[in-house]
Amino acid sequence: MSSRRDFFKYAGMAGGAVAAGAVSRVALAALPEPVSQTGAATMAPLQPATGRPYNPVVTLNGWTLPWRMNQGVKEFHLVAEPVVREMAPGFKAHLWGYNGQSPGPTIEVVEGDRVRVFVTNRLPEHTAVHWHGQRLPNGMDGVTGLTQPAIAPGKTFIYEFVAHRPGTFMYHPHADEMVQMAMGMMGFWVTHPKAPTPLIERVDRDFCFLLSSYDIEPGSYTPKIATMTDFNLWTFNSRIFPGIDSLNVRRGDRVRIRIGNLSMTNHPIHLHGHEFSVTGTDGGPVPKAARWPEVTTDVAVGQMRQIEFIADAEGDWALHCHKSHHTMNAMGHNVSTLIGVDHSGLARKINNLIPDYMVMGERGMADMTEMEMPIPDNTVPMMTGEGPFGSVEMGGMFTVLKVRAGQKPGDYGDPGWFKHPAGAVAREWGAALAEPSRAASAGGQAMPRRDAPAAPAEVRVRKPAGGHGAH
Ligand SMILES: [Cu+2]
Repeated sequence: MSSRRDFFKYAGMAGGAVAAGAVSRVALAALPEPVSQTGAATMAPLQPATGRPYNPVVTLNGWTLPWRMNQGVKEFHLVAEPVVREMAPGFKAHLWGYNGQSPGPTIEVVEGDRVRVFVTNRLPEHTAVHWHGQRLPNGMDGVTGLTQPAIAPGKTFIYEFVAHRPGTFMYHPHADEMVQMAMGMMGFWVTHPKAPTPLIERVDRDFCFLLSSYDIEPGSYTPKIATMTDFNLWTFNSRIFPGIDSLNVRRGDRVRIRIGNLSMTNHPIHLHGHEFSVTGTDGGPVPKAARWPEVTTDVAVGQMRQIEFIADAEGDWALHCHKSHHTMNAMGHNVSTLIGVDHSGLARKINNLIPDYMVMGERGMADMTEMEMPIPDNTVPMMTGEGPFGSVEMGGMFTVLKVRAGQKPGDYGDPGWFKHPAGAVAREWGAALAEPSRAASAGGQAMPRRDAPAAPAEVRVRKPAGGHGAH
């Protein structure tokens, strides 16, 4: 950091409070000192100490950027730079981001605020920042070559505009976009309403995260930036399950979750146990007559979706992308399907040639969560996460909404696993099974077969013998 002057004090990121009262006139002529973050913990909401009041958001495994008020203008300082992002415990990625992390910090402002963002480029190549979804003067739109010259390495640019429209937005580079977004350059932007409006309800909890994807080979650190579709890491805010924090709420809370997609494909985001409405998009609040109940909403590339629900059902409810490949971590895509194939003799033969060779998936891939398989350094297992009943067998875009009667207002701490009422957990059937009755007809009454049925083609399937663990 080039400027170490003491004009921009902040009282520790954990509290997130900004002591902006002590800013001198001389200091105001200078840049606000950049605030940086090294960890991937979810920071408590940053309560606004200056400027218009608002109800802050919680950025999943992220944080909100402090600001200073300078003669009525809200000033932020973003630093584009290489960062190390812990994607899950035991796995660090070398990315590009803002202010020490990828994604960058969330920027929160209030409708009508005049906002000035200083952007310092500490990348090895030029960049620019596009304020996705905002109404602003064309020259502030951040498209290199089209609306501004690129920000060269070492240079600082100023963006300034009024946040006209309340809503959910993003920021990302519009310079060497494929590389810079594949490297993790993106951030969230929330413009809060300045006055109550019927279309933007007050909520008790307001979470946000971005969807992004990376292709990092097991054992390496840097994403392959040319990958277009076959990514191996699918992330909420550049974190993968089990590294994604749970969303902890109080029973009865009105909960809002804002999701933006800066990956290369769409993500149907699915919530268990509740119905929600999409209350807003990048274009603004959805009129009430246009809302309908959902349990899954597709967030297409470059879109934002803002969902809301009353968290009235206690429990540990999965919240995840419904593309099952997106709830897997690295190594998931080049595995042969061997379900039902008896290859027990084959493994021994191959082992004679390749001692480390491992046969997998004779009964499905769940075995892999239990396998003591050696994996390269700096890699997380493909499907993992210990729950109260065993492995969750998930990875990637998966986390848990924890709804508890006893969660205090404003408490975002993890309440631990849900304690189920007696008799309310799926359990094994203990008695004998009746023989199944099988339908005798071949084609159904509407379209009966004209000819005699052919001899059925037989598929030989190895059925599991005995209990789990027999191999
Ligand atoms: Cu997905």
